[in-house]
Amino acid sequence: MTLPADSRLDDLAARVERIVASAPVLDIHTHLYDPAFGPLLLWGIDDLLVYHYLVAEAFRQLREPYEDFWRLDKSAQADRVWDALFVRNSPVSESCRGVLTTLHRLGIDPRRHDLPSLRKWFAAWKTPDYVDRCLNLANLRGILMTNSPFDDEERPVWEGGFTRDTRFQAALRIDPLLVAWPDAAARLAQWGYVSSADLNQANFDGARRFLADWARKISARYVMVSLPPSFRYPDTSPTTRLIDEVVLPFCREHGLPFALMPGVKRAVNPALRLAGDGMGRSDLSALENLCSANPANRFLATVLSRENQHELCVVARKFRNLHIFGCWWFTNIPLVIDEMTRLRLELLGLSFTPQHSDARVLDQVIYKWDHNRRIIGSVLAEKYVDLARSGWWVTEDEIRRDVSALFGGAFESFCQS
Ligand code: RAT
Ligand code: ZN
Repeated sequence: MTLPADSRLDDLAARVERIVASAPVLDIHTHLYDPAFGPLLLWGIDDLLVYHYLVAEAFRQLREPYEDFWRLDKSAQADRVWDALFVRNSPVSESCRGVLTTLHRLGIDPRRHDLPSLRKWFAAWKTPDYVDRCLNLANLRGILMTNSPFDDEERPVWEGGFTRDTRFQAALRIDPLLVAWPDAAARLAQWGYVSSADLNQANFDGARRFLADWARKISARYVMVSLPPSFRYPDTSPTTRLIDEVVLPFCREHGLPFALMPGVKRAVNPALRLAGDGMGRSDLSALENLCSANPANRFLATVLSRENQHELCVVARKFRNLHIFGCWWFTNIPLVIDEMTRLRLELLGLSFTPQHSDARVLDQVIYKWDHNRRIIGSVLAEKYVDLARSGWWVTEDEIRRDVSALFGGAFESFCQS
């Protein structure tokens, strides 16, 4: 007996949501670290609460001077955030809801605990077990880190060597090289790669050697930079020269994609520290020019401003050496994730990566992927239902194939292409 059309469509939608809910993901941009980095891998209730997304929101409720907050130790800061955002107000923002989803999925009812008892619960875990627990709950098959040789806490760990956890893959982050060349050149000179900040061939060669050494040391999967909204390409700035003479030739030679993340205005309010960055709309002709002038390079991109998202899809339609990914930072809220996922599916089909977590605290992968899966699942279900209405019923295998592309497969084939 054939089912009435409507219940077949409901079944299809439910099947899609189920597959999306349980498909393994490769999380292609995070700020997490291989457990071998010890304290650099953050986890637990205090780190969840002092996440800079929450700190920015807490300061909107707190009346004390910024410096008074920063003088507190981490637990005392977490107490202030908890009180401001969870006790004195209902925690409706996406970042607050994230903490609750995380606790809930860990089996904790936050209504029945105070912070000291939550702290005890977390303290009973050993890092390796907790890493497994979080990766399993989020169903992640891998994580891309953000690895900067300019970071004085991170660099010595790489230099000392350690046995890698293969779930944690590296991405070579090079912001200072492109946005603060004189400072970066001073470091490179110290390390013996360049002789000065002059933009000459010998220094370009040295900077390329620096990238090659680090890409090899960390087994980088891609090279990445975040850029201000004022980023233009080409222009007469050192940034363009360094992209053309150092980064792109290096990426071509080593077969690595170059990831650009335009739109961030660093330290709009420095008193907020890490929470003080803002954003602006970017001119995406820079990306168009990059893709068009450098067809032998592959580019990854995510853009911070919601207003840029439609044109970003159009640039990706024009250039197959561009793979767009993620709903980054301020766009990582349900309203915008839903909109961006629709835009991208409707303009690009399946040739993009809808989400990354940007997790800075390990436990966040639980909520980020819980929330992402729900939105991506429901948007995708709608798309397949629309196809069915047009007479094209996707099979279970086809759904699984497509979801696996969206959850890391398309990124991996792009990187290998
Ligand atoms: O989302 C964030 O945590 C930001 O602070 C940034 O780290 C951003 O994601 C970036 O990679 O620059
Ligand atoms: Zn990030």
